Amino acid sequence: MNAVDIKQKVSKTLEQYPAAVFKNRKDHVIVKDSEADVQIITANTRTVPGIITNRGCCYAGCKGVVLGPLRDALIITHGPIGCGYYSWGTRRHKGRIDGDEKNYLSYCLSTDLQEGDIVFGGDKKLKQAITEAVEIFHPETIMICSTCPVGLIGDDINADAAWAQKEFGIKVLAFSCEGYKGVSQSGGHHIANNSLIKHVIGTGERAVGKYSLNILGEYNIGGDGWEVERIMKRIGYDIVSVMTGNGTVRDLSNAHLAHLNVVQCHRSINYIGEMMNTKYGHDWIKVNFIGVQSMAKSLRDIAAYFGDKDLIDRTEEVIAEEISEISDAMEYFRNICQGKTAALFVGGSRAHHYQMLLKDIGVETVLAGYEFGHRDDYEGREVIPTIKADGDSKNIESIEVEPDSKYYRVFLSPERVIELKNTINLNDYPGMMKGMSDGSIVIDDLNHYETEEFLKILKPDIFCSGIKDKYISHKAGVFSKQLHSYDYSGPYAGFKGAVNFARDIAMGLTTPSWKLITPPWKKEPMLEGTMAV
Ligand code: CFM
Ligand code: HCA
Repeated sequence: MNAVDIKQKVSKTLEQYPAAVFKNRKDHVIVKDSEADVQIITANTRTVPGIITNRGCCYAGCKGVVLGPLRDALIITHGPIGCGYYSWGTRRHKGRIDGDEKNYLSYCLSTDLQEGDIVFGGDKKLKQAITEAVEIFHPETIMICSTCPVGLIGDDINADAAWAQKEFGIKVLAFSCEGYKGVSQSGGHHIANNSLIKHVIGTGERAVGKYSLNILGEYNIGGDGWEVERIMKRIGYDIVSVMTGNGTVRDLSNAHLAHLNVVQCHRSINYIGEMMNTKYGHDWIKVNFIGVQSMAKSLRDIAAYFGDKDLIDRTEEVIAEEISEISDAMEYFRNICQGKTAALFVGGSRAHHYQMLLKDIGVETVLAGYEFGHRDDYEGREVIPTIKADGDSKNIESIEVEPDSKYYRVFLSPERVIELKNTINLNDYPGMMKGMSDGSIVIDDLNHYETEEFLKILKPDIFCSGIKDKYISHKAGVFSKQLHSYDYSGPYAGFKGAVNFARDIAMGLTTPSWKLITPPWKKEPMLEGTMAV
């Protein structure tokens, strides 16, 4: 189908909405057209009430995504029990202890607010919960995450945290991440990250190696972070902290001592890169550890940043060894998957990252979107150098950026040239849309109705998404692969991870099960009723 046909079909699908919904949704859907001057997508806005979205809430982003993977922090959910219960162990961020360290990942602590607490206030219960938690677990750090009702009744969790910190002599941090705040889980990432940079990063001191770095935005889903670390350690990097997969408050406290930040998930953490740059002067570079070619490129970019010949040679050696180990398997699975198509709908960065890995096995992405990406995640971001206003700034004649150089050369006048650190090459970001083919659909905050319709239009062989929408794809007879949880598989990152992914996709494509099932509604009526006379 060509781009014009797809555009028409997309319009027809959206025209089924009531006028106000149509007006809203049309700006969230784009059919990629490289001839168009600009393609702007609307993102990071409220979901239309009544639409079944796949998004999560602010609490999910704060407690579930960013803080959840920290093994040595005991998290207390201050709210009704459902919030804690439904976020208990569902994200598959794996953790493993080192020696006799503490690991609270498998616990779910909640104040279990009841009606009486909503009326009379929940502070008393929270203080009691903290006291019990300290008596039972003796943690060094407690994090309190509040959910919707707490914000509405106005419990002062910051005061409770300050009380507990004094009372028990441990670190107690309060996160007002009530679910209703903002438009998606993205607001929760900010709340968590802001507090970590304010209260945790910068408080430790440890000696760091020659090539030290923090990996930001890697959450160790299905063990991804372990696979990345294995390769980085082979090359010789000292990984000071991972934010936050299999992470600890202790490691994070030393993050400011590392030489470089590498950013895997752009959406959830780019601003930590920026804030650490402002506060400590660290550079950050965008990487993608998903896909064989992207992994190799990311390793090369990191080595080039340090610029040391030994490190660059060692990197090439490791890449060559790792690729030679997986090439037969990748070839085998590529032969099975070649020529198939995929639709990807995930949170905020995987719909971009996984396109590279799918390309490695010959699969083209025909639809991709984010639940809560911001415009720069789609459209990319070019960092324009700003030169602080001083007398000289008016006299700038030109700015030259040498490809792959770490510096700008700024010509203030033919005689005066200054060099500035080149943040363009370091942390500009191409965004998802640029790499996609014409006619592919780019969609923000995809909902159930649109999923059903677009599956019919594009007929992809694979639908990669999450638990909330995978059943739509099952019902449509399309193989689904969860890209949030990996359906209990993984790791998918790095070189060996790429083989796991290729194997799982090949298995899904070749299983006969999709053709064996006839859904009951195709054979018999699903609703029974009696006509009123
Ligand atoms: Fe980043 Fe993530 Fe994602 Fe995300 Fe998430 Fe996740 Fe995701 Mo689920 S941090 S944006 S908030 S890569 S939990 S590990 S899989 S939606 S695409
Ligand atoms: C979240 C977490 C989630 C949900 C996954 C899914 C995750 O958004 O709160 O919808 O399948 O990765 O666990 O994104």
